[in-house]
Amino acid sequence: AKEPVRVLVTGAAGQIGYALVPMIARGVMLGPDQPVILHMLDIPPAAEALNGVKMELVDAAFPLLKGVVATTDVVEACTGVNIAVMVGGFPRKEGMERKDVMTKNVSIYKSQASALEKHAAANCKVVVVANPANTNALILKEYAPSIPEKNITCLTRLDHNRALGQISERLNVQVCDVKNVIIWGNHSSTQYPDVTHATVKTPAGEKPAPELVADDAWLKGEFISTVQQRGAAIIKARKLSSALSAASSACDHIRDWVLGTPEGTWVSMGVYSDGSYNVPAGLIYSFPVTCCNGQWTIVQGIGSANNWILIAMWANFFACYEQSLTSRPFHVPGLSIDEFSRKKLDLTAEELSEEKALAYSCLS
Ligand code: NAX
Repeated sequence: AKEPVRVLVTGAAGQIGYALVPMIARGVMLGPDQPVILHMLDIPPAAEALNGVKMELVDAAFPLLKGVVATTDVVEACTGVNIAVMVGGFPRKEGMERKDVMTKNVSIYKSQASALEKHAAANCKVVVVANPANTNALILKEYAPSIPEKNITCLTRLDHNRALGQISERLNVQVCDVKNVIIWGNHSSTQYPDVTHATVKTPAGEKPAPELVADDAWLKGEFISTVQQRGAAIIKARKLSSALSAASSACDHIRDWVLGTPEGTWVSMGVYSDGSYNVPAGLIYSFPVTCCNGQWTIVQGIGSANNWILIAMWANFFACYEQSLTSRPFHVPGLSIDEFSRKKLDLTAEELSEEKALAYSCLS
């Protein structure tokens, strides 16, 4: 039998937590044969509610669930965890300044980073869900320098799944037949949901989604704004923010990261930018990624002009080499970014740079 994996959920007494912990206990996140031990953290005012969630987990008698730690002590919560899903945070309340909310979250993520760094299992994988998700993840990275930066991510998979959902509804096809949309940038209304490279499985083979939709105005207008504003639409309808879809997407994020993405499919993850696609290095930015052996890799594209020259040189070299072996044409891998997309990639990067500056100003 497999050793249990310890999964931390912070903010576990909240509404995403309530939807998420049963999914983890049922094997939705790590697979139907992977036992888990749940670590649930919340703050003292929510301790009683947290204990209620623990009681329900016991009552549900999940076969895969080998233990539950429910605590308000951050050290106890973080000890030995292999996966950390950071849902707890300070929400923006009416009339609050952005800076005040940022200050609260910076201090939360600073202390939780230190606890993870000292007490989590080696190679612990972290996904930050709580908003501002990208910037909270960046703070966590700063204050947990011994956790590899490749292990710290934020959730944009919900936005990715929302984009898949919109295309599937528009074309009246199954959502599982749509793939390779991209969410670029911030998990905020400046995110860029990009369908340029998306495809749809049809009886006649895989077709480009833009060709099937055949409505450029919709793709560049309503589609983008619907995905960007979906969170607000859910709040309006439910009087509560997205919870089941957020929980499900957090499971998708970790599952694909740990178990790998299917061949030919990429997903969106907020990861530490290395400058790919000319996105400033040092931001947590959502990119298209593939995952294999527990590691994500940005779907490679073309970076700066220097990279172009390098790539051209290598391409030339490999083209000659490969053609001498197989006489097949050689394609430089990477996604093309048109002018419309470029502006949107830059706009959301600018917002993230501003958020980063604001977060740093809250540190001092
Ligand atoms: P809730 O307010 O229902 O739950 C948050 C929980 O976190 C509460 O139980 C609270 O006591 C706890 N908490 C607060 N400070 C804490 C701390 N220092 N340590 C541990 N726990 C703490 O919010 P919920 O609807 O569950 O949303 C949680 C977060 O997810 C929010 O920040 C929200 O903005 C964010 N979202 C992010 C999404 C994404 O795609 N990245 C989508 C959904 C969601 O809006």
